[in-house]
Amino acid sequence: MNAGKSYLLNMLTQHIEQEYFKTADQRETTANKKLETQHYIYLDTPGLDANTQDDALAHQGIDEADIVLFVHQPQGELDASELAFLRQLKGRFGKSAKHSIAIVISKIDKESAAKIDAIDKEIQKQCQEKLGTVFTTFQISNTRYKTGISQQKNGLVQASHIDTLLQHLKKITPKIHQSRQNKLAASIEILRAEIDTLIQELGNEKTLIRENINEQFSHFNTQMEQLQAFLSESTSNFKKI
Ligand SMILES: Nc1nc2c(ncn2[C@@H]2O[C@H](COP(=O)(O)OP(=O)(O)OP(=O)(O)O)[C@@H](O)[C@H]2O)c(=O)[nH]1
Ligand SMILES: [Mg+2]
Repeated sequence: MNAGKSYLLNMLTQHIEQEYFKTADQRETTANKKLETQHYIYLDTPGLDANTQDDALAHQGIDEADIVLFVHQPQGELDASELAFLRQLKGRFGKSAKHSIAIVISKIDKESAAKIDAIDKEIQKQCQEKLGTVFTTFQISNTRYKTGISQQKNGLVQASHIDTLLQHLKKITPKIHQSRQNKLAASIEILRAEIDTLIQELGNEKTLIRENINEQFSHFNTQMEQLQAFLSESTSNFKKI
């Protein structure tokens, strides 16, 4: 939330003076919003952890996405909920997770380069240790890019690293076809695991019901056994007569 996602999409789509994706210094995006350009469809989502509806919309966006730019503002390293979200993302992209997900550290103009580098390293360490994957990270500044473009200050544009991110998108675009297949395979795996769990749960329930029935009928069964014993004894007595 408030990490600079909408601002970033404006910069990536060259909406420098007039924004297309609305930005604000508070929770702003509450619906998924798309922009189709020549090569890409950009999709802005609400931020995480504001409420369940926003989270659901973000997940819906991820279902549609070939590439995810996960924007983190550098108040520190990844928190527990961001890590949990990245873990889910990784599962959904399967074998292509490493190429399809990038972590964007935003607002680097607000901190010293040394602090940003330290956060970047820490994030990579967290991803390696907790998720078993190191995602590509980008340190960006939307505001530097905006000022750099509108005032033609090339140094600022370079220091924003937005062009580096655009180059990265171009580089991974040819891998999208493969990534879609891997994503599909991953979702089939997830479904299969869910079905296995359901089957297991049904089996457990069946055993429980069977045990319950046996317990409830145990008195009746004993009575029946006694009746059967009595009958066979009576029959043998009868034969003797
Ligand atoms: N200093 C600085 N501020 C930024 C940068 N990017 C965004 N902001 C500011 O951060 C605030 C949030 O930006 P948004 O782009 O609306 O953030 P968001 O992630 O889309 O927020 P939600 O839609 O609410 O989840 C705005 O006030 C932006 O002006 C940046 O690179 N540097
Ligand atoms: Mg937004």
